[in-house]
Amino acid sequence: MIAIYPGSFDPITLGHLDIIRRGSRLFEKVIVAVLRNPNKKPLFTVQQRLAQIRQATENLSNVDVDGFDGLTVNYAQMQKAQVLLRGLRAVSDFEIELQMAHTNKTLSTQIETVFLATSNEYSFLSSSVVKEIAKFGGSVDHLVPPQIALDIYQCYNQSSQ
Ligand code: COD
Repeated sequence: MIAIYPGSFDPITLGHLDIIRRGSRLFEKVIVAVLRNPNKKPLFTVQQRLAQIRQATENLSNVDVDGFDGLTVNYAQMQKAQVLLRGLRAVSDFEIELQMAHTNKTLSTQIETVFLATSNEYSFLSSSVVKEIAKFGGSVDHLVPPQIALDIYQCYNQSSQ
């Protein structure tokens, strides 16, 4: 069975990577799919995020990384995937995720959303938290892979000069 793990991943965190690692043990293939969203102003371009995620998942042989436009279910159908993989941290996630899963079900009855509960140590972690800490000069070394931490520091150093 093929699963799509769709998201913004701006940037990918150890919490996302935990879901990818665990998903890769459950499914034949996991495609990490980065949404090209023209309405958002991201920290990293889609090309940068794809490169970061490829590097961070290079040890997982059944994980692919790709960008997509438009509806996630259309992309999933194009990839012949049966599952949308999502992570759940808290009740606040659950409300949004449930609405998304129901919406996607109305768009395609063939595709199921599967949720993995966050690992305890990452339950507080989000891309926004990482950006907030780095923006104010804090360390994110314990929250993202080493190369991505360097990319983040470089972004904020440049923007403060
Ligand atoms: N532990 C576990 N899971 C986590 C953690 C963590 N620490 N951090 C994040 N996650 C999970 C999130 O809950 C989510 O499931 C996933 O990882 C990705 O998170 P993000 O924040 O990078 O990505 P999102 O949630 O912004 O992605 C939203 C989509 C791009 C999937 C959505 O907007 C979408 O499908 N857009 C395409 C248009 C569409 O199809 N719309 C109809 C559906 S509403």
